[in-house]
Amino acid sequence: MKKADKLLIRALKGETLKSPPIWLMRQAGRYLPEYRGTRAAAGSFLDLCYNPMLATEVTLQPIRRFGFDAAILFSDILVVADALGQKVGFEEGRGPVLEALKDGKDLAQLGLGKFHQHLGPVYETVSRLRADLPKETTLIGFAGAPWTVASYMIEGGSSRDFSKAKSWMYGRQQDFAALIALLVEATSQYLIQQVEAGAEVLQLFDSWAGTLAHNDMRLFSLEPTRQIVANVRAVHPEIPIILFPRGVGAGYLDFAEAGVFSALSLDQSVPLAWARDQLQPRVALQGNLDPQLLVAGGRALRFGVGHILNRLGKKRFIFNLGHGIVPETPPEHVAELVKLVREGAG
Ligand code: 1CP
Repeated sequence: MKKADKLLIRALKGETLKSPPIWLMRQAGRYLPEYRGTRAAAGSFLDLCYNPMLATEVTLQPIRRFGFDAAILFSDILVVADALGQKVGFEEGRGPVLEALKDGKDLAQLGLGKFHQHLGPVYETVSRLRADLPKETTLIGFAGAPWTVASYMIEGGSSRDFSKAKSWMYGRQQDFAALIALLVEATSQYLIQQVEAGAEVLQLFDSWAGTLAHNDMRLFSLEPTRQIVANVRAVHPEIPIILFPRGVGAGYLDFAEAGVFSALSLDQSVPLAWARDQLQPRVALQGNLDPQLLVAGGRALRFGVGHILNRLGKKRFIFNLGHGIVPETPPEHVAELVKLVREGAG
């Protein structure tokens, strides 16, 4: 099948479809027993990310089970920090742990010297996937957006209040600007290589954009992601790029007005009628079912799906969650969701 005929690409182009394409953020992961099996065989989580054979396998698992319209490369946003030379690990039950950047001296140790060599296995995973995926399935490559990745690099892991990252933003402006600039360059190059290896669509995750004041959001979420889009499109003018600026509320309008993103991924707090009237005329939308509805299942799930389909409909729309699948999700509920969306539960 030609790329232009794939359902996800047709939705991004604004065609009216019988039912929207569907894929789910974190569709590969711990809620699937087969993922837990492969993950145990791989060793650590990062070993899995850097093992092209096993990373390909876990990317394909949810496609085999549910027949989603898109597969997302199995990796993590923090491989970019790792490839820039910062020590990154993942601890069971705790999430990512990084050797936090303290100042400009730590930042100066990082660089692009071994970047592509380090990420070679990820590019190989992308090309294997392009060869192995069903013909109708779109392959999505991805990266974290600079603010979200910078927050992990400065905080040393997940954070509740982002106090260290914001102390750089407000008190070490030069170092912070240098870190963001480094991430813009690294992320642009990383995404260009993914396209060259076979990615057909890209998604940028700015999971923590919603923690920023509106003006900072424009400076450190909108601006860097806009620059990345410009850099990638300078090499691949046609590549569709979806942005997930999670939690920005009315700020979604700023991203829609920027006019450069192919689609915006909405978190579950975004009002559907507002999104339909204010955003969808300007940009394709993706989202935004509450991941906990997928845990609940049953009537609540059917109602939630119908609500979204009725409002965001069949044009310029990709069905997804408002954030990633949680490990407690019963796989049968995911199968039910795919059926509901394809049958048009609206
Ligand atoms: O134990 C395990 O197996 C690790 C769990 C896990 C998985 C399955 C992590 C750790 N990352 C991933 C894969 C992953 N991460 C994908 C793969 C493709 C898919 O969606 O199927 C993607 C796209 C990501 C992206 C990612 N990683 C984001 C952005 C999206 C989001 O969820 O907001 C973020 C913030 C991360 C960081 C991260 N990776 C893992 C954890 C536990 C975290 C921290 C999350 C936090 O701080 O709350």
